Amino acid sequence: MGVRVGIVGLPNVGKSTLFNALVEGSRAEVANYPFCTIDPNIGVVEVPDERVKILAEREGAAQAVPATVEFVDIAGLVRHASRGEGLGNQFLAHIREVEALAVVLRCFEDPEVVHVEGAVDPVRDLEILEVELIAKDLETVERRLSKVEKAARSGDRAAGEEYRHLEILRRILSEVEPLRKHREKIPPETLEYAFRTLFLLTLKPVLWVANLGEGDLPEGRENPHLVRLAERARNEGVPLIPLCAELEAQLAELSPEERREMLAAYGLAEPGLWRVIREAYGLLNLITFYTVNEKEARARTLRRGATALEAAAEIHTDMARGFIAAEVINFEDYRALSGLSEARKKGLVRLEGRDYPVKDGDILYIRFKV
Ligand SMILES: Nc1nc2c(ncn2[C@@H]2O[C@H](COP(=O)(O)OP(=O)(O)OP(=O)(O)O)[C@@H](O)[C@H]2O)c(=O)[nH]1
Ligand SMILES: [Mg+2]
Repeated sequence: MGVRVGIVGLPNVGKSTLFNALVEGSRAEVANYPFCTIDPNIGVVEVPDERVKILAEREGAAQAVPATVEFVDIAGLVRHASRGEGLGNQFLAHIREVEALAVVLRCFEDPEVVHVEGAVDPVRDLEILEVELIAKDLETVERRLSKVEKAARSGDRAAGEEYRHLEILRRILSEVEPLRKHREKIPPETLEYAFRTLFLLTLKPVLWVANLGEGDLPEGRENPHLVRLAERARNEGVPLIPLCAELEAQLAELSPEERREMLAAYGLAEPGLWRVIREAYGLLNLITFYTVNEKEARARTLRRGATALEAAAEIHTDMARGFIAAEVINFEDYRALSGLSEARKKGLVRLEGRDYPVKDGDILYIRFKV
């Protein structure tokens, strides 16, 4: 299952720096120049996961293949992007294609790095960004409304229903509020309609990345910008990840041993990026399950609540087509054992049917026949 997260924010806030750190290479260009990113850069990032490594080791698999998330480095957005300012429309089109947004907010002071709005203020930046996304969604909704209005008036049932959904969405957006914040109030049919047909931007789940200066680490408690942002994040229930993108980029180039030393020197337990990846995963309600053979132990991604049959389809269409049963043990039970053969001997591997809801950490072996 492909998962795509867009890195968004104002120009020059550190998006490409973060992206580079994420893909551990330097495929995106980093420069102190607004709009240096014009084409979106896509990077495939491994989800940090010790379980797949342990599984590979114990089962004697030749390699461990972690799950991946795709990150897209999107060009900076400016005020009035929804009206086409800057690279406005292009920017918004790229956002439509991702499933979640990592919003980078500049909290670091550095006179050498130009700020398009003149001064560092992440809460204002956030508002600029949200207003543009809301304006674009409102435009989408209103355009659709004017299309169905006539048919709805003349009594066409489908059009009438669509009209009601659109009215609900319009009411929220015209109060300059992102839809995501009001999800609970939106009827499920309207949500479904919005997801299926409108690809609205403010419905996408978000996480905020506070880009700190090196001197603010480890937690940025002394950084007044971060303090304000953290309060806002708490109020809105958005995950906020403070990190220093430049340091993350340096860390990404080190060997694991050197990395540990550098992290310790800054008082950090792990790279901030790992949290970005994990939170993105959590945001999208994804779980990881595992498969193993002599060739590889592999982590695979599934929506929470998906069944054994859907897991089988994720591995191979034949497995889903000829599905008989799934042998299952959760990694937390497996952890204490020497391996799957001990688990089998002790009768700890269960047999489950096609409707079994797969749990995070399940190790699956699909029995099938085609
Ligand atoms: N001091 C400091 N500078 C940073 C940090 N992160 C990024 N920068 C600098 O900020 C400038 C812009 O960084 P980019 O990563 O290119 O910014 P961007 O958000 O991708 O910018 P656009 O693509 O133009 O929208 C570069 O000169 C970076 O070196 C940081 O944590 N601290
Ligand atoms: Mg960039």
